[in-house]
Amino acid sequence: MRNHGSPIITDMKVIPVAGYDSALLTLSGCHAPYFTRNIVILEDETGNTGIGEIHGGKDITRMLESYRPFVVGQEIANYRGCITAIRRGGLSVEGDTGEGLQGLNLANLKFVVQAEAAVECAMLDLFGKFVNHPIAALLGEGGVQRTEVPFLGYLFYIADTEKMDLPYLRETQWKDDWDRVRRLGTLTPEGITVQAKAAHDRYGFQNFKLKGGVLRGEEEMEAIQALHEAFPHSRINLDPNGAWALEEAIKLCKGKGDILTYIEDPCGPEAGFSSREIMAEFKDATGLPVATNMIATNWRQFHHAAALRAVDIVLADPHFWTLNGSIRMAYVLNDWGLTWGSHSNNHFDITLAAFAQVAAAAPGNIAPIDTHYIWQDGQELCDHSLQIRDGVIKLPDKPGLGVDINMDKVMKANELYHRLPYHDRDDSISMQYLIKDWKYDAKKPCMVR
Ligand code: GKR
Ligand code: MG
Repeated sequence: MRNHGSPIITDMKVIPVAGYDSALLTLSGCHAPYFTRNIVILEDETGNTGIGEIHGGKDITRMLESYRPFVVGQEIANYRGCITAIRRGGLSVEGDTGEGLQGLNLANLKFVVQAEAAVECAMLDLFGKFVNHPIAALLGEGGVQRTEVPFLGYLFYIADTEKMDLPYLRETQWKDDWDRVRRLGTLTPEGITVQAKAAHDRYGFQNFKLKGGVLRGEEEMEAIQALHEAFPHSRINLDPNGAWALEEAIKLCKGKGDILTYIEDPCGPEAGFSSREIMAEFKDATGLPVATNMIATNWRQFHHAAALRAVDIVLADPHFWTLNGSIRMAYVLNDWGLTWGSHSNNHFDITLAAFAQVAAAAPGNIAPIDTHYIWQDGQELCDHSLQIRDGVIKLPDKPGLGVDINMDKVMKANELYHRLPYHDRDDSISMQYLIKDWKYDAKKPCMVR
């Protein structure tokens, strides 16, 4: 007999997992053949399971492990109290200089990621099951704001893996053209357009984002032109992750509002000015709407970005902000006439469901959501994974997160993780197969050396 209001959490598992990736190119280098994540699985006394997923890496695993005493034994209705206890008593990794992601230094990701978001998600999954509502209904001031969440087609330049003696997937059977092109070396505007068409045919995307910071800015703008010609009615965004100098960015983008709906992090810090100041100057000079996941990754940074009017669209990734924090941002942005969206990194279907739930609770006219999932599609960890069709995910008619963990698949992904020689992301390793002794430079597209 329970003498309390909601079920007690009886178990918390932290399971590091790995999956396969394509040789995707970014300013940081080239994605490795594998990516890693951490999965949190909670069980309550009724036997229900709640799940959450967050970035990979040993430090994040250790942080999550340290949260167990603040979670096990707690009521699921006390999810906010658990998050507060974790923030006060949980492990945080040392060495944070506060630089954040304004230079896209991947070593700083672990400081920007709020690992407790995985616990929050798993607790909300359990709580949603208890009260029989989807997570979206439990978030923010107004709960569910939409039942169809728009996602964008996230396009990447891809390295030719034939040149690399690395275990990238090289499938020979394809369900459709997307399965073929997502492993294919792609460095041209034509190749990017083929990729967009294949993604459109499989998922119905209406909108696209091209990850830049790979080739010279002019070449990337040619790809944007080609995408616009192929999809004249789409919203198209380019994200060079701050690689361009202010003057160059203005030259590349001024007057391009007809082909580029908005631009994401065109510039970074420069000449003693922070990226917030530089992006404000970029916006003044071009009039183009600007999105970011680099210059506003916490409330203090956002305060300065907003005061300088440096940004129009904040991509408030729930893994950087927590689910409740991201929705708090969505309400602020909507009230201030700005736009909410979400950034992503490689992820499994648990994150896809979490992003869909959060975006369903975000008020106003949101930007189509980023997802890397199309690069991982086929590697599900859950049964009844959410599907992107016609460019949207329909909010599932189920309580909690809306997907069911499949432990066989999780344990296979965990075995893969333990077979890997490394567990932390380092995009320079694969990159050095393409350019000898390649080193990251925040101001140079990765193929320009
Ligand atoms: O996954 O390679 C990638 C992305 O470039 C990622 O690292 C960025 O954080 O997707 C991200 C972005 O939008 O800047
Ligand atoms: Mg970005």
